[in-house]
Order: sequence, then C-alpha cells, then structure tokens
Amino acid sequence: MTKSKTIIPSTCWECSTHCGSLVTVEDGRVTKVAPNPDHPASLGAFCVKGIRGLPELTYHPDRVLYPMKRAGARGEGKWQRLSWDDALDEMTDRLLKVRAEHGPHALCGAVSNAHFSRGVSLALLMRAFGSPNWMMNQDLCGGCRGVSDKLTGLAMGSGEDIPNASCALIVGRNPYAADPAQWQALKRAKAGGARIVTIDPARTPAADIADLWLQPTPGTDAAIALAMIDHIIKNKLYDADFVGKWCHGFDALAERAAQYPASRAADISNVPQAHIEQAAEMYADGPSCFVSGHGIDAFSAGVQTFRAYHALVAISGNLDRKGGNRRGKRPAGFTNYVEILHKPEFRLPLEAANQTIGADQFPVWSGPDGYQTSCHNPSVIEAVLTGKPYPVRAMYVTGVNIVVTYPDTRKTIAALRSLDFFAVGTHMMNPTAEFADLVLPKTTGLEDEEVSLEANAPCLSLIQPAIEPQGEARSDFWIANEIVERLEARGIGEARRFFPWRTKAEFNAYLLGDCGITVDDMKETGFANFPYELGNFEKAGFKTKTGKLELYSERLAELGLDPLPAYVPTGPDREDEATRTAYPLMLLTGARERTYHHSRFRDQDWARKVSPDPWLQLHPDTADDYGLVTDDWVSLETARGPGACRLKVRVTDETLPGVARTGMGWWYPEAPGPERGALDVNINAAMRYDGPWDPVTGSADTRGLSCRITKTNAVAAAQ
Ligand SMILES: Nc1nc2c(c(=O)[nH]1)N[C@H]1C(S)=C(S)[C@@H](COP(=O)(O)OP(=O)(O)OC[C@H]3O[C@@H](n4cnc5c(=O)[nH]c(N)nc54)[C@H](O)[C@@H]3O)O[C@H]1N2
Ligand SMILES: Nc1nc2c(c(=O)[nH]1)N[C@H]1C(S)=C(S)[C@@H](COP(=O)(O)OP(=O)(O)OC[C@H]3O[C@@H](n4cnc5c(=O)[nH]c(N)nc54)[C@H](O)[C@@H]3O)O[C@H]1N2
Ligand code: SF4
Ligand SMILES: [Mo]
Repeated sequence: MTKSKTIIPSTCWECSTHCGSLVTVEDGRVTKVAPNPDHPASLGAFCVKGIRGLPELTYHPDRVLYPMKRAGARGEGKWQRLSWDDALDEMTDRLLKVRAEHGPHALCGAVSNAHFSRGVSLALLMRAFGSPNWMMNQDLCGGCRGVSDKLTGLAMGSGEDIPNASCALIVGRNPYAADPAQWQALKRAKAGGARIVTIDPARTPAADIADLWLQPTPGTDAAIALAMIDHIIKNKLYDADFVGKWCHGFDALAERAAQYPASRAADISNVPQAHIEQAAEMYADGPSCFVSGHGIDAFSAGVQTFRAYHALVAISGNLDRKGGNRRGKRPAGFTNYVEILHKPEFRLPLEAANQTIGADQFPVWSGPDGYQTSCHNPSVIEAVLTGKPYPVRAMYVTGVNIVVTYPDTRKTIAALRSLDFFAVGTHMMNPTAEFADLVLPKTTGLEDEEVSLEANAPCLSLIQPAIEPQGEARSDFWIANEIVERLEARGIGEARRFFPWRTKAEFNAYLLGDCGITVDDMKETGFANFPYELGNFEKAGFKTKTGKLELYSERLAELGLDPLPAYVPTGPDREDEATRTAYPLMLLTGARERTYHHSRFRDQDWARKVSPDPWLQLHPDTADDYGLVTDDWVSLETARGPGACRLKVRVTDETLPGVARTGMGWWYPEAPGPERGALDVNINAAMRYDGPWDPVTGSADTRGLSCRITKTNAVAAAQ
C-alpha cells in the first residue's frame, strides 16, 4: 500500500532545452518523470533521456555514491572508500601542495559549460586558489555562435520565436534529435502555414518537413549566407529603416557580399543558384527566425560563418521582433551565471587573469575579456604535457567526460596520467574518472535545487529536489564551498571573497536578487513568467564599440582579424592533392541521437538496446565503392590523425556521397578499463585538437575532416 505520493513540478536539466517536468515521488522514491504541459518554454515537450535516463542514472546500481580514493596505480581501477571530510581535506591539501610548488596557475578546472551553478562553482573555486584557469567545452559546442552574437551586438543567443514566425531558417541543426521543444514548435509552425528552409548536408527530419532544403557541401554555409545577403541587398529586400538606425558597416557588408553572388556560392556549395535566391527571398519575407545549430559551429571557420548569418538577421530587421530572434530577456535585478564570472568583485587581479591559458592568442575567447573567461582547452592539454607557457600540474574535472569528448583521446589521457593530482566529480565511473586520484559523487537533477533563466519563453525555471541525494552524493556547489571553508581554515582568508555564499539557497537568492521572484514563488509550478519588452533598442543598447550592431566588427579589426563576414575554405579545401587522394572522404561528427546525451547513458540497458554501437552513415554509392553493407565494421582515420576509430556502417541516402557521417561520445562501460572503449569506438580517438583553429574562439574542426575507411573484421571488444 502506498503511504505517500507527491508530484513535484521541476525542470529537466539533462540538456539545455530545460523542459518543464513533473516528478512523481512515492514513498521517497521517484517513480515517474513526465512532461509539464504548463511550462511556458517547453510547452509539454520532453524526451526519453528525461523520462528514463535521469531516473535510471539516479538509481543506477553502479552509481558512484561515496568519495573514493585511488588504491592502486593510476588507471588500475582499484579504489578505496573514504569519508567526505577526508576526501575534501586531501583535495584541498593536494591542490595547495601543487600551488606551493608551481604557483596558483598550475591548477585548472574543467566543466561542461557555465549554464548551471556547476560552471560558476568550479571557476570561482579555481579563483579562490588564485588560478584563472578553467576549461569548458563550448569551443566544441556553441562557442562560435556565442562569440559572433556578442561581437555583432545581437545579444540574442538562440532566442527563436518560432510560434510567431512566417519563416524558419534552420541551419546546421537537427531539432528532431537535439531539441524536442524546438522540434514541436517547428512542426506546429509548419502546420500553421509557416515556411521552413533547411540547410543541412544530411536529410534530417528538418529537411523532410522543409519547403526548401539546401544540401550544401559541408563547411560552405558562409558562402550561402553571403549570397543570400547579396541577393537581399540587390533586390532591396532588407529593412532599410532598421539598418539606417542600428547597423554599423552596411556598405562594407554590401561590398563584401557582392563578392559572393549566388552563382559563385552555388559553385562553392554545390547548391543550385535558384535555391539560394529562393531561400533569401523566403527569409526576407518575414517575420523570420534563424534556427542554428552545431552543424555550423565548432569548426575552424565557425565565427565567420555565424557572423554571416547574424548579419542576415540584422539587415532583415528580424532582431527582437515578434516571429524573429528575441534578444536575451530577464527580470530586472536577476543575475545570470556567466555574469558572475565577469563581475569585478569576483575577478582575480588583472595580472593573474591575463595569464589564463589562451588569453594571449584568443583574447575574445579566453581570459578577462573573453567570452566566459575560460581557457583555450587544447592549449591547456599542451601545457600539462610540455610545461609551456607554464606548468599545469593539477586538475579538478566535474560534469564533463573529457577523455571521450575532447578530440585526441590519447593526448588527453597522456596529459591526465602525467598530472600530480587529478580529481573528478561524477555520477558514474567513466573513462575520465578512471584516471583520477579522487572521485567525488555528484547529485543528479532529481536531488538538487537550481534556478535557471530560459531564453525560449522567456521565463525562470526551478529545478526542485524531489528526493534526498542517494548515498553521499553532493552538489558541485557544496563541494566548492567545503573546499573554500578549508582554505579559510588554512589561513587563506581571501578565498571567501570569490565564494561568498555558504549554501545553495543563499546562492540562488543572490541570482534572483531583487527581481521580485523567489524560489518559493516557483515551487508550486516549477517556473515563473516575467514581463519583457521587444525591440527596446534605445533602452537596451548594443554592447559594441560603436553602440550599434556591428556588421563590420571594430573589435575584430582591432585584433587584425577580418572585420567582415567571410567564407573561409576549410577541411579538404585546405589539404594538398596527395592528402585528398589518400583520405578521400569527408568526415562529419556529432550527429545527435535521441537516446544519448553525448557520452551519457551508455551504461543504461534500454539505451544500448535502441542503439548498441556507434554508426557511420555512408551513401549507397560510397558504400558500393568500398564494397560495404550495413552492419559492416570499418576502421576510420583522419588526415594526420592520432589513431583510428571503429564504427558500424549504416548505408543510407540521408547523407551525401563522399561524406562519412557519425555521432560522438562513444565508449563501452563494459569494456576493459581504464579506457573502456574510448580508444576504440570513440571518434575523438581519430581526431586532432591541435588545429587549425578558429582565429577567434580557437575552435578545432569537429567536422569536414578528410578521412579514409577500411573494412575491419574485428568485432566490438564488448561483444
Ligand atoms: N538527444 C540529444 N540531444 C542533444 C544532445 C545530445 O547529445 N543528444 N546534445 C546537445 C548539445 S550540447 C548540442 S551542442 C546540440 C547539438 O545538436 P545540433 O545543433 O542539432 O547539432 P548536430 O547534431 O551536431 O548537427 C546538426 C546538423 O548539422 C548538420 N551539419 C553538419 N555539417 C554541416 C555543415 O557544414 N553545414 C550545415 N548547414 N549543416 C551541417 C548535420 O548533418 C546535422 O544534421 O544538441 C543538444 N541536444
Ligand atoms: N568529435 C566531436 N567531439 C565533440 C562533439 C562533436 O560533435 N564531435 N560535441 C561537443 C559538444 S557540442 C559537447 S556539448 C561536448 C559534451 O561533452 P561532455 O560535457 O563531456 O559530455 P556529457 O557526456 O554530456 O557529460 C559528461 C559527464 O557529465 C556528467 N554530468 C554532469 N551533470 C550531469 C547531469 O546533470 N546529468 C548527467 N547525466 N550527467 C551529468 C556526467 O558525469 C557525465 O559523465 O562534447 C563535444 N565533443
Ligand atoms: S530534451 Fe530531454 S533531456 Fe533535454 S531537458 Fe528536455 S526532457 Fe530533459
Ligand atoms: Mo554542445
């Protein structure tokens, strides 16, 4: 007989969609996670990762529930349980020892992003030790979009107002797999008569529902965007009033775009000229929103590609109007996570901050003036291995599986193996945690409280703890605070300056400030709406040097970089003839699957039943050339790559001939440690991280690489 049953409105934080959830708790145990149809951003959208992945992670029999210390050699898989007090004392002392020997900069943190409290907690903890160094994986994710958005002055993030759009331009985004709320909104808009234009080399569901699908050669999107701009300008389809009032550098942009007439872009991209012109006309006949994704981000021309699309948004007047792309909204008095990192009171002295690894080469990305103040990751890995520009000897990695998700797995492992001290916060043992000296158990999204500002409603969301943490799991915030307490106890009083909150409740109250909404206000529904104004450009302004939207970027000009959007050839276009012949296919990585979140849930049976192995899509003509059929295994190598990766062929005309398209994040929890398949089925084992890099963000190419495949008879190690 059930004694108690409650339904708690919360928010799923397994991905950045942040769907509103309803969590059923019976007798202290979560028995169901379901969508919250009332949530203003997700509107009832949800996915299997929230329904199954999160509860199964929380109750997984192999979950890390206690702090553990390495009992054998590094990576040997021998562990010894220890108390939190001992774990935290040891971590503090080991980090202080490295600091004493090599200076504060020898400490570095790593986290996935700064969208939750864990990013801020980690970055501020490093600052409490005096180190400006922390890594996040945005260079591999949405960093090029973020930086272009900032440089241009749009401040819109994604901000798509799909429900009110007459046209949605979807570029390099697979919302069917990546974002159920966005996908639902697009399907609704389509049913309501909106037109969809999709630009993707693969035939995704978003291409299937499109009124016009452009299938470009990967990496050529900037040429298409510039041609669309050219067509729009030449046919006077732009918003002249908006441009006159708010844009800087229109004539220079027009001149640049004129170098890319649709006929030239057609040659570059292999998309028919008429389709490029049609796409321009459909987008110009707005209101239109720009729906962008990872397919044009995270590569060595990512910022310029986004600059071209962002210029299109600006000149068409689709910024911050109904049906366009909304600028970031928030209730007055609310502080967002990333802002904390830029506030003077939480900053290290400038001389220390200037030493952030990467700040000299990528000042718009790294260091005090950088996007999120974090490091350039590949330069950190290099610093660990070479001691240049200075030694990095200790790391604390939490909520990111860098062995699997950073390119060049062997190099990452070599770096981790060489550290003096390495701690990992995680829920499950994964290939990164396997190399740790200390493993700390983290709370899941069913056990923690978090406040979040949602771009897509806009609204505030609350993640409510539905249950007590399993075992001795603790939040990243709690861990950071405990270490800061120990620093104070060891006489490092200034540490507290960077971490003035002692509880998560205090921290959340700080975020909410005097915005008029409290955590209690959100407990009943899981969210709170707030009023906002559209198109308030006079009041909100543009945070650029000229105070206008910079089609011509003064900051890029100052840095000696191209101030105007440009098409920069990447991938095979940069290779010599011999390399192109030896590596004749073009590799696309990162295709999302509904079942997994990057490297997560590989340890859940239901997910492995749906998708047991990493696949490689090949066009039937390409498969024929190699004599391959679906379910054959191949070994894939990239030009000058560090190794091979095994993938299972899937023959499909969804992808272009000559293109090899795969996902990311594969490892086999059941395979032998410490790598657990990370050097076998993980695409990053076959990829480089040492450039070419985007000149602004330092992003390496996660797609568009020249590669070759050979049939292999070896079956998966795990089978
Ligand atoms: N289920 C699930 N959802 C997720 C995630 C997950 O792991 N699993 N991860 C989340 C995260 S962090 C991210 S960053 C997003 C990523 O999700 P998306 O933003 O959708 O990115 P991708 O799936 O990498 O690529 C999107 C599309 O870009 C196309 N593409 C590849 N190269 C090019 C190109 O050169 N030009 C153009 N126009 N298109 C190209 C690909 O074919 C693909 O269909 O998903 C988020 N949502
Ligand atoms: N070659 C290639 N590499 C890529 C990409 C690509 O497309 N191609 N994509 C890049 C992108 S866009 C991204 S965002 C990164 C992702 O890289 P990661 O952030 O490393 O990926 P995840 O597997 O999502 O997260 C890893 C760890 O996060 C921890 N974690 C923290 N909080 C939570 C939580 O609340 N729930 C759960 N379940 N786990 C949590 C878990 O311990 C998990 O092991 O990879 C990047 N790497
Ligand atoms: S899309 Fe899925 S994983 Fe992401 S927040 Fe929504 S339910 Fe959670
Ligand atoms: Mo991402």
